[in-house]
Amino acid sequence: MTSSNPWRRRIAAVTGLVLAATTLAGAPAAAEGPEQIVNGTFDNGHAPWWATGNLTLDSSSGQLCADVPGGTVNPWDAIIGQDNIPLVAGETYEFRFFGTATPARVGKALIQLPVDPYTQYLSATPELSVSGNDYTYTFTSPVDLPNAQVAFQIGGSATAWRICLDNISLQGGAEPEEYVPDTGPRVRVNQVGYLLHGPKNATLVTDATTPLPWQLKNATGAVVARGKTTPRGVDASSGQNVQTISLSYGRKGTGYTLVADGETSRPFDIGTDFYEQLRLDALKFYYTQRSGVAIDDALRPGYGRPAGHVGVAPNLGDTDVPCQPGVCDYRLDVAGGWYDAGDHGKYVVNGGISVHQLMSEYERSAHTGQVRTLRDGTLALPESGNRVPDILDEARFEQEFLLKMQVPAGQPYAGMAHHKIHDAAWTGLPLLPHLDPQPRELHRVSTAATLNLAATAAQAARVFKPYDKGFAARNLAAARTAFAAAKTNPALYADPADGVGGGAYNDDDVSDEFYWAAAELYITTGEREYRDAILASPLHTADIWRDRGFDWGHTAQLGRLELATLPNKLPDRSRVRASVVAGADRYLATARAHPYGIPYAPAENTYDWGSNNLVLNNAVVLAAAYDLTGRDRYRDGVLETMDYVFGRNALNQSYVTGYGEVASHNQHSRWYARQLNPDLPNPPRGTLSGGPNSSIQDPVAQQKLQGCAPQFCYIDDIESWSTNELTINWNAPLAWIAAFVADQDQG
Ligand code: 9MR
Repeated sequence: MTSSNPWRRRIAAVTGLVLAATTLAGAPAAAEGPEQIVNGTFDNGHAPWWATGNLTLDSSSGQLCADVPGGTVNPWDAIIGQDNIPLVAGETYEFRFFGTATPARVGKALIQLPVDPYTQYLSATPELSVSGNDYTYTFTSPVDLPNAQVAFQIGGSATAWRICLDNISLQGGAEPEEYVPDTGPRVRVNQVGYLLHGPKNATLVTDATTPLPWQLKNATGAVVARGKTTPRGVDASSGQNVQTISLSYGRKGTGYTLVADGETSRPFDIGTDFYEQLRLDALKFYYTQRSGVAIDDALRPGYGRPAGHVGVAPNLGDTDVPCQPGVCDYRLDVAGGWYDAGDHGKYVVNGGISVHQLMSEYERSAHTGQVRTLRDGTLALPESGNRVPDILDEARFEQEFLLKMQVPAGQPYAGMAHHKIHDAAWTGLPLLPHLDPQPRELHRVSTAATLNLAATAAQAARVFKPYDKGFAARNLAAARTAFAAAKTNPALYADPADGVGGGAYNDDDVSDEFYWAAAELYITTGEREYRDAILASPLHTADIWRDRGFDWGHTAQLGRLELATLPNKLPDRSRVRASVVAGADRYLATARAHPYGIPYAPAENTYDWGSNNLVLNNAVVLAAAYDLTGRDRYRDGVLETMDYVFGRNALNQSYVTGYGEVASHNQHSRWYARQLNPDLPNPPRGTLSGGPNSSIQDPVAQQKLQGCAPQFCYIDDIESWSTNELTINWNAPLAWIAAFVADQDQG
């Protein structure tokens, strides 16, 4: 926040004079030059600043504040820091910040080597006061270092206190180096592998505009196939001139490479079984997202942790949560469910589509005779062995939470669902769930959340019926009540400004949620009320196949897909089925025109937040068309989509942790935060990154990716929350598609 307080400025001037005398001996006068600190003003959050686990960073006031606990011994027992600050040997830097302490304290401000022996290039001991001062120091760097650390060491106090920092700046040195991603060899392939009888396409980045020879080599380096590339011109999504390669080769093996234009691709396999593992990994992801239960290290080695948000200090817990002031005067037990993403929030609209896609994966498997692949015991869950398919055990864990979010009978808005529950203020990284000290609050009810509950509860009612009649009945009752409550309150929209401490997930068009909920209720009950709601909805016949795909805020597609693929007695069912095939034809045309083979080419050439999930959801439409028609071209479109996800893309990397030679592994998360703390794990194998996002809303992306072509608007950095987060709703289509592809066996 920029200070407009003249009093504060005056103090600053005086303090500056005093401190000039304390700067390092022999340092030249204050340096001019480029700014090396990312986001020192805290006008919009505090990424990429991090803190030790005993601090919760709070930038909601426009300054960076933290309550420092008492009872620590060393200065380094509590730290606020920023990494990756480039220093140039011989350059002089000016380091400034504004700071307060309540009560007053002496802190330590360091610019240092980030690893042992933590050599300090600047060490200052600012005397922080309650009213606050500006501090200025200069120093000359003795080293060239790409990754120095700014660290405020504030531990060592017997009693608790509060620190606030603002306008942190390190000026001088060289212009920060332009970020250029390491994209490796220019031949882009699916780094995991191609199915034996599926399509095998690759993309070559080249200046050449005429066909070039290519060679396929096996693991021993012998050429086993050859051909000519197809020039494709300049690809808008990457800005690259590209050519495509289509292999027709049918021998299983590992360690193949593709050679063209003097470049050798990363290695890949040709085979049958690599999606079987992804089918499981993409679903296993959900167990370690669970809130309210301890994660058993025996089930997920390296990922065990205490239960989060169960009311054990410093957590205030989700077992007895009040509403935001003025919203309600009751409290609810909303413990359980999955954490949404890298934050500790739980949101009904996003939980809704996620649990729906898991149940839909189950229903598809049941209808195609593949349900054994998701049977009891497949996902190493605490519930394994209970004779319920593990995928349903996992779905139930979330569905139980969604039911808890419904307003109880007798209260205002009874039957509606609260939109979300999350921290009162944003927290910093890393922060394990059980260490989150923020108060938790229920936010207002919304029509969208209520209809998500109606849809998923109606689906749960039919899916769980063979396994637990009581749970099925409870869901059906909740679904009916929710749908009726939404009809009574059809336009209670979440506030777009309600984004402090958690995402807003706002949506001011809920006609699509009405359509989806009516579809689920009709498929489950066959009742006239719901059929009439479907037939009366303009969305029932509208062209809903947007180029941008569907997601938590666009759910008409879920309703249409369900009505097309699940048994029901809708009078115009054949038209509904044909409309899904027509949508798939459109996505197929997009994929065929795309030199990276994806069914995603949004208008204006801008990629949305979480583009990978939109790409995959368009592939879900292709997969549904395959199930409806049996035509290979739709299945091939799905397989080509997975080529992109696994490395046939402009960045030459897989977006799924643990899959492919180079893969995302630093997704934004408060507990899989190995990039910030080596004692913590990376995200588990099978975690999808959100992927390229043209709007680059976070400071790391803004610093490094300005002007990016869509496919380049991505960085595998834990603080790039707008390009590299993990979420429950993005892993859901990954899991769905992984199961679909695994069912194709050899392609
Ligand atoms: O996935 C959400 C995306 O569609 C929205 O554009 C964005 C801004 O509202 O929010 C995304 O969701 C984030 C949520 O708000 C908080 N948890 C993490 C989610 C993924 O980044």
